[in-house]
Amino acid sequence: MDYTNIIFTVEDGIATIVFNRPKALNALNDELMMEFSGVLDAISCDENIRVLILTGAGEKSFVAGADITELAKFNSLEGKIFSKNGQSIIGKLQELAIPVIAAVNGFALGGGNEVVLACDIVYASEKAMFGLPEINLGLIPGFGGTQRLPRLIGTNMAKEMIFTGKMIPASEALTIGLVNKVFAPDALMEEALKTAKLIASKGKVSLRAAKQAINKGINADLVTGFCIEADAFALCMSSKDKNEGTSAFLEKRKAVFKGTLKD
Ligand code: CO8
Repeated sequence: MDYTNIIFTVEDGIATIVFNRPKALNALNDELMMEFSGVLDAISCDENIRVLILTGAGEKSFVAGADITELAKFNSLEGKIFSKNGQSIIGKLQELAIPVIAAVNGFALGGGNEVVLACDIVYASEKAMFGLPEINLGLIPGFGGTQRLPRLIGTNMAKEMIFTGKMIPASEALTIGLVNKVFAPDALMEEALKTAKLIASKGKVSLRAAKQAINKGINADLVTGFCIEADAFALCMSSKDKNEGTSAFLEKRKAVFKGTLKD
């Protein structure tokens, strides 16, 4: 499939999606969201893809939010449809079985910040700025931000970001736990790739099990979470990767995970 608003590449099992509307700071218009949705579907069916990296085209922006020229024209019903649609696409991103790394190269605002919130690992350039500025438009975050942000950084910190609409630099995003690590702009993609390659070298079944256990467990009570973990652990026990990992240890060699989901 050809995309005009994103660039999609796959190399050595590592997929990269570049949001590609640099003239509009990679704002999420309807067309881009549809392409994003399609590519997420394709990734979820491709067993050869082990890790996904998301980043933005150009030097300035990851994604500067939903496209305000489109938002400005919506009535209530259209707004609801747009929000529901965005929630479902970003939900699809979060539900991907493989790990997703956001390489935030610049502005991650509004819907852009909400994309980041659905990723598993967030690396940021020193130049990156984060924020949920919807309040300045007379709106609120509509792609899951009011729900995911407080769960990630705590209610009060999330309220401050959402009520003030203020942008925060990568250094502050790091201290509040919105970002894993901050790098010099030139090192960002290199570091994201390094981590992606390391993760890609691990067992596919155990990676999936770990992601599912964390994502499902975080919204459950602790006892339910332990049950989710035990089930995920049991799943790993029947995998070829478990046989390889434990044998390699006992034979004092490096494990080579074949990355198959088949028995
Ligand atoms: N939508 C459309 N165009 C945009 C957007 C955007 N979100 N952001 C930037 N652009 C465009 C600008 O209009 C400008 O276009 P042009 O050159 O044609 O005038 C171009 O990108 C460059 O932008 P600036 O000249 O403004 O660049 P600056 O460096 O001066 O400023 C900023 C950069 C601070 C990022 C500034 O552009 C800005 O504030 N952008 C808007 C950020 C924002 O408010 N984002 C939140 C949008 S709302 C949202 O995401 C809601 C999600 C959930 C929706 C659910 C609702 C139903």
